[in-house]
Amino acid sequence: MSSVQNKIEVVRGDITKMATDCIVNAANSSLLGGGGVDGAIHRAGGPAILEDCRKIVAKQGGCKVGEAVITTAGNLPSKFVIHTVGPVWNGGQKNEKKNLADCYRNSLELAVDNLCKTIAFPNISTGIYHFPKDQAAKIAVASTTEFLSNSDKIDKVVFVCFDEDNFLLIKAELNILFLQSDW
Ligand code: AR6
Repeated sequence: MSSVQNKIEVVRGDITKMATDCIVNAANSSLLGGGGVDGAIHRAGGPAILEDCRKIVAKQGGCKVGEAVITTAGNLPSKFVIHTVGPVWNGGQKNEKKNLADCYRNSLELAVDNLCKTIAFPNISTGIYHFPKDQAAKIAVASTTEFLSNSDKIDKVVFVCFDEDNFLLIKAELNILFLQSDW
C-alpha cells in the first residue's frame, strides 16, 4: 500500500461536522458568503468567520478563482476554514480545469503553511457552479495525490461528499488510481 493511499479518505456527510485541523469552503470571490456549503459553514461557524473574511476583503479585495485564504473556524470543530474560489463551469474552455486543480493545491499549501496536518474538502464547484461531477472528481483526486506525493506535511485528506453521486465518483477515481475497491 502506498503511503499516499493511506492518507486519503472519502466519506458521505456534512463538512461542518468535521474535526480535521481545517475544512475547505467552496466560496465565491467576494468572500462574503453565499448558498451551498458556503452558507452551511457560515451558519454553523457563526459570525467570527465573516468577520475574518471582511478583514481579508479590506486588505486584498476578495479572493481570485483558484486561490485560497484562511480564517478562524468560529464555533466549528475544526481550527480553520480555508476559503477557495472554484471556477464556474463555462463549457470547459475557460481554464476551468486548471483553476479547479489550483483550488486543491493552493488549499493544501495554505493548510501546510498554517501547520494543519488534516484537511477536509467538499466537492468544489460541483453545486451552484455546475462543474461536471465526473471531471471534478478526477481533478480533485489527481491534484491531491500529486500534492501528497511531493510533501509529507499532510497526514490526512478527507473528501466529504454531501451527495451520493460525488461519493461514488471520488471512490471510483481512488479505485482506478490505487487499483483496489475497498475504500
Ligand atoms: N458539506 C459538504 N458538502 C456540501 C455541503 C455540506 N454541508 N453543502 C453542500 N455541499 P456548492 P460551488 C456540496 O454549490 O458549486 C455558494 O453560493 C454540494 O452538494 O456549495 O463551488 C458560494 O458562495 C456540492 O457537491 O459550491 C459560491 O457563490 C459541493 O458542496 C457558489 O456557491 C459544492 O457545491 C460556489 O459554488
